[in-house]
Amino acid sequence: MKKRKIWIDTDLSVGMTRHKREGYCDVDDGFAVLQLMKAENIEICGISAVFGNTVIENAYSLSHYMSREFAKNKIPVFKGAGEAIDLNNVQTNNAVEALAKTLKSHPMTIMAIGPATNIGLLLLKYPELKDQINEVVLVAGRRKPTDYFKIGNMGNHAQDLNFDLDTDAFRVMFELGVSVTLCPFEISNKVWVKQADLDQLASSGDQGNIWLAEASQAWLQQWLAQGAKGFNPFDVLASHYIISPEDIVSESLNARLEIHPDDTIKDNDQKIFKQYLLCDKGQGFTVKYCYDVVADYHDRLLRSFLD
Ligand SMILES: [Ca+2]
Repeated sequence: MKKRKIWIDTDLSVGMTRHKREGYCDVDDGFAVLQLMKAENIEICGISAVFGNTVIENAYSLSHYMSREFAKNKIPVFKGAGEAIDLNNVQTNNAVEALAKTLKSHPMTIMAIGPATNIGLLLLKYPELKDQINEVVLVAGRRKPTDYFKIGNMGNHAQDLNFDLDTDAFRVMFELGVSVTLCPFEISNKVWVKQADLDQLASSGDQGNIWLAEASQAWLQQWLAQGAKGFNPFDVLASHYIISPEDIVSESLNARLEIHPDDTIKDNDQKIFKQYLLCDKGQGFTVKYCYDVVADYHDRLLRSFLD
């Protein structure tokens, strides 16, 4: 079987406590990275870390940890951006240079499951490499500014975090005509990981599954405390799309950036605005928009970890 070459850009934060407020960080990057490591039709050419769910140092050390423990240290790991692109001062980093070098030798698909900063920097510095990128698969976007995601029954509207943290990075990809696939909350909130699923992973005898199940416990408890029935593993929709696109339902839409009142602020009197990544049939940059999963998706997801 010819393996597809994939580059992973991630803000891994599995098991970390939040750096700005109380609580635990998202575990979904861990699911996405492990799923690709287990996939037989994929060759992971490199992992680059980016800030996002956590600080860059944590994402970088977790990327090393996963490569060492679950991929025999065979996947090279690189430290990327610690903050959003500054258009007045575009800086390269180890991850951008490694990604550029690898793209020069062969085309790749990029799974960018944090802010798209490293990809944006790459395209600003090496725009000629855009043709070596088969596709960038990202977790962001929505159809309307009034669409929103919230956890359980108590939470505020959530950020469209990867997009919100670096909106310029998305613009660069669109304006250069890079092939973009989006796996937004519209698809991931149709998928639930519950205690029984973590129990199954924990008892599978596989070291990666055991680690992931254990490291996801506090995150699951955090969602249950907010009235949810489990947690949505956002980023795993991107990795699943890469290994088994037939399990994912998508359509072609046009994406654009628009400014609207910030819906993540409660009782916003409309003086605070933010950018939205909107996808519909109107004007914009053509993207593949993933919005649903096949009927037996949950089984297929578990099998990708257990088989
Ligand atoms: Ca992520």
